[in-house]
Amino acid sequence: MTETFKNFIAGDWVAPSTGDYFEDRNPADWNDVIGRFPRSGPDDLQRAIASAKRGFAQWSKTPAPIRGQVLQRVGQLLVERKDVIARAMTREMGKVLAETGGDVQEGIDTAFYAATEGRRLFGRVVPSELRNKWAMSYRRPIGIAGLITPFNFPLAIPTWKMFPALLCGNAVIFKPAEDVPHTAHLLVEVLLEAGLPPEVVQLVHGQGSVVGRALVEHPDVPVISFTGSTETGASIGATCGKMHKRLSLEMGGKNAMMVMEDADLDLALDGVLWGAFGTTGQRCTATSRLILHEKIHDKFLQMLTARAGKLRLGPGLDAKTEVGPLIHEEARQKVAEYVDIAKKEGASVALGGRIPQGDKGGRLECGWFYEPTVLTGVKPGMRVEQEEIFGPVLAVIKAKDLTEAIRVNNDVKYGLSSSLYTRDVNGAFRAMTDLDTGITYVNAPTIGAEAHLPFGGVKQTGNGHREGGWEVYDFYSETKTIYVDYSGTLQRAQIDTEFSP
Ligand code: UN1
Repeated sequence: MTETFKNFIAGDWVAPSTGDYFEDRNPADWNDVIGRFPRSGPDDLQRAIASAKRGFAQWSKTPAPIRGQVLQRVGQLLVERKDVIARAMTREMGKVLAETGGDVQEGIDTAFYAATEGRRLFGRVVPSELRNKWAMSYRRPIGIAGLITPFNFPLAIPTWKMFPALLCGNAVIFKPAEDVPHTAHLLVEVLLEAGLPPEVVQLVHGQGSVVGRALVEHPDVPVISFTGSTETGASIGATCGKMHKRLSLEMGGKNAMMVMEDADLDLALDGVLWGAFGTTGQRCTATSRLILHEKIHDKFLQMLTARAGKLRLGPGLDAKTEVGPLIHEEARQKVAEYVDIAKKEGASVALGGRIPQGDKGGRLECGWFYEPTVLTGVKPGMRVEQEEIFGPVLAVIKAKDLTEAIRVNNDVKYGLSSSLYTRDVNGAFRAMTDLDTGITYVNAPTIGAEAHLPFGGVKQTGNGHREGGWEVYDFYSETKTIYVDYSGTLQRAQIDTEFSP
């Protein structure tokens, strides 16, 4: 019997008002149904918002160090459940167990960071220009934050948004991606067990075009955080702009690794295999372009195809697997279409470029698998060089020197992550300055951001906000400025100051 899951609204696990459900299936075996989840409607969201308002009234008045203690407990529970959640996540999302363990760990790190922030959440006290007067700022909670999250980091990305939002004293409404509702369910269970007042979190499952849209359009939700496609982000941005909402967007990437002639090629090889084919290329930070110095181009390509050809494809729960399936049929279709486009544009398929063959009745038969693919002869400006594919496809481009590599890196509409392999310290610093991305790695691949540093991109990847680290706390709180004049007289700023040069 397939288990039927519920929303968490107004302090209770409840069935959707629509009576409608969708199925959550294992991408490595589409016959494996994980459960049925609510396909909610606007009424469910309406109830969630009414309840979140009550949650906010209570939580925003709870001292921040106490809010931090709840998040401390959340982190501890995640530590205890790390393996159980990782297994459930691999079953519904597909990536290998080491990676889903890492995903949970990122949530743990985010929880413990948030817990300590409860005893900081710094404001400032600065001198006033007038005597007997204090001037200062502090952070206030904002209200209800609507969180719309993607499938590729089913736990980590929700925690990047939720934990800082909660620490700052907001209530949250969580709309997880339809592909990973079970991990979302497990996360909300942890929050409740940790002692979060129940009306402070609401979990509303369903479609982005219904629940996500209603959340973005609702006037009582002043804060929206979205991770997903640039197209959806643009339409959310238009609505939030009109409604004067605070919005954080994390969207596409077309991240490049640059390997110079003086690089440690073995190190770069390990890096590109992990950056391009880890998570089956389904990270916003995935290495989807490899820019090779012309002097090492042929040699490195040979090393790359030899190793990438040996990567073991399979279900993520299998300990021997290195690359899991794609998330669903459309994702695989999209990858296949881009490989066709690449061929038409004159690139060559040096490796992969197809659905695994000859596996009738085998372990790849019923999953959305696609072979790790290397495209060579890719020229700047080709569609596979410019557009996000979100799959195990690496486009290889030749460059004559670092200057050209930086230019090629920068000549895309996205700007999330970049990576340079070199032993030349001068070149490395030049690249750190000139690469137009929110994150740059030197001698490490484009993936692997740590939870306590700011994360985000420039150009069409983002809208200027950062997740992670200390900066995200600015996004989830409102700065209030306070002046206290204890002089007993009217002191006019700029006019009654004692000294005017
Ligand atoms: C994403 O790709 O959507 O830096 C997030 C990384 C991970 C997070 C990626 N820590 O690759």
